[in-house]
Amino acid sequence: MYNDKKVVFSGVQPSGNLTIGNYLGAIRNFSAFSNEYHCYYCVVDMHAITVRQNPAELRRRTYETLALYMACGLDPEKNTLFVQSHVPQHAELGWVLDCYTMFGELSRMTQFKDKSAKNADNINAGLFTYPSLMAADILLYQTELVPVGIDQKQHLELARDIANRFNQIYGETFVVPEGFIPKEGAKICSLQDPTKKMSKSDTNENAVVRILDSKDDIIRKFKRAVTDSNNEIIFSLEKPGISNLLTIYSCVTDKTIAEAEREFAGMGYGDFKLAVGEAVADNLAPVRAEFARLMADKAYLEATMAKGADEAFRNARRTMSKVKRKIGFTEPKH
Ligand code: ATP
Ligand code: LTN
Repeated sequence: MYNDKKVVFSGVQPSGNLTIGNYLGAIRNFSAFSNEYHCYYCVVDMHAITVRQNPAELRRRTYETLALYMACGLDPEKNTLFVQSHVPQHAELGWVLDCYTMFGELSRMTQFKDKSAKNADNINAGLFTYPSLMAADILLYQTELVPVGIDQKQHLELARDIANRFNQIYGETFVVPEGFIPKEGAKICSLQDPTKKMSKSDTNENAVVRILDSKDDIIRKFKRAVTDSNNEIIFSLEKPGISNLLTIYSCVTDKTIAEAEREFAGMGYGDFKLAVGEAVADNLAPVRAEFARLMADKAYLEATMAKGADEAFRNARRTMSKVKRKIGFTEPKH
């Protein structure tokens, strides 16, 4: 909106070591937009504190998530890579949008219900209003497209509802964003319970494959993956374990599910799981190497963060002053 390119925005929380779910469902798809769109990829640290974080770990993971963005192919010269708390308009618009988001809407969010169940001793107000902060992240940049995994679909629909509601009251203010959910990889499941999403905060390490796991760890985890009864390697609703492994294999090799099924026809589960593990480890090896190189250069990471914050700030400020004008806030004349 503010230059001739349309905008893409997405965010990842620095709330744990990133998984192949984060990679295949989200980050891996980000670089495809870099030429055509102005892309903002944000490390959403303000979202991460809705669950209690250790300060030193949060700080380290914020750097790591930024380095992983770059290791996954995002060039800071072609994308705005930044940290959410460096741009105060996120909190500012978040508050405003809280006042245009209904209690009933927030109560229906499944992520809130899941996370409240997991953190029964810390059901804080931020966890509840998380989706209106997420709407602020997106609407602040006049975003057209939001690449995310399927678990974020409900939040995205709420962001659209909030944008439409605001536009109806005050006239065109926000672009109404669309989600971009990949055909393959939008929901990578736990290796130990393939009916559940793989989550970076899972406490069972065998259930999650991290982008930065060593080759040996990756293969060991795949070897232990839960499979299904009978030994046919086919994609089917009755076989969530095998289907999840086929999906992962198909994503990392760029083969179709049908091609993968043909390749593994007649093979035993043990050899199949080993082959998937090896394909994943090989696919991630360059990311791991580049990550290590970037983490060794803290000055470069800091310069990237500062540049991203400046770029984001300039555009965020324009939307924010428009919003303030529309709702009737005054501005001090210095
Ligand atoms: P947490 O476990 O702390 O809730 P998370 O693993 O869900 O975190 P987020 O930072 O909330 O990770 O998500 C970052 C992006 O990764 C989002 O676009 C989300 O949709 C996507 N994503 C997360 N998990 C998966 C998964 N298992 N499969 C596909 N996409 C995923
Ligand atoms: N809610 C997302 C992370 C997130 C996000 C965003 C994603 C925060 N703000 C804006 C896309 C756009 C999550 O929990 N995965």
